[in-house]
Amino acid sequence: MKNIIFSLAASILFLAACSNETKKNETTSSADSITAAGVDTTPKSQQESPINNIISAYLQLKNALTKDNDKDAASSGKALETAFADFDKSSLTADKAKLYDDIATDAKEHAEHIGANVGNIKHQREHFETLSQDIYDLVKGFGASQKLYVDHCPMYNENKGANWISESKDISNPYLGQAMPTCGTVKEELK
Ligand SMILES: [Cu+2]
Repeated sequence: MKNIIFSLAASILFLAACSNETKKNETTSSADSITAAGVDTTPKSQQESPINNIISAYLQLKNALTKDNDKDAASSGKALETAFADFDKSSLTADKAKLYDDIATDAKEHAEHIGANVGNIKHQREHFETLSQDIYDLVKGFGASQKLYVDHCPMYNENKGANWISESKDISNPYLGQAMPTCGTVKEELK
């Protein structure tokens, strides 16, 4: 019985720590959006796809994870959260706007957790896995202005495997990082 109470207390503590992280993140978000806005240097004329800013923040995040860099992953996660928040839906049809909202609601939360988890790259990667599925759905729904690849790592999460989206045909694994940088295969090309 003592054990049960102890583990209950431990998980409450853990949850409390997690929500503190979130609040801390919210209070600093106005400063972060300046950085995030500065990150995108694509000229307006090249922004053919409405989701370009989202894609480029996601790819930055992916590249930080390939280098095992939790700090850069967190700042890219915050930039991604901002890109989702700043997305302009005004020119979308009702169907597309709903599709966007469905995906963005989930993806923003993953981006926020990645931003709040410096020092815990394992947890950042857990959120990155589901986030990658959201990005896939977005690219399917809205298209991208560059060629993208869906890559698959068979070993992640005790061989359950996981996918990610990449701008390069060469494999650079964001789940296993520098431990196994070239593990994985290209599954699909997105245009
Ligand atoms: Cu989390």
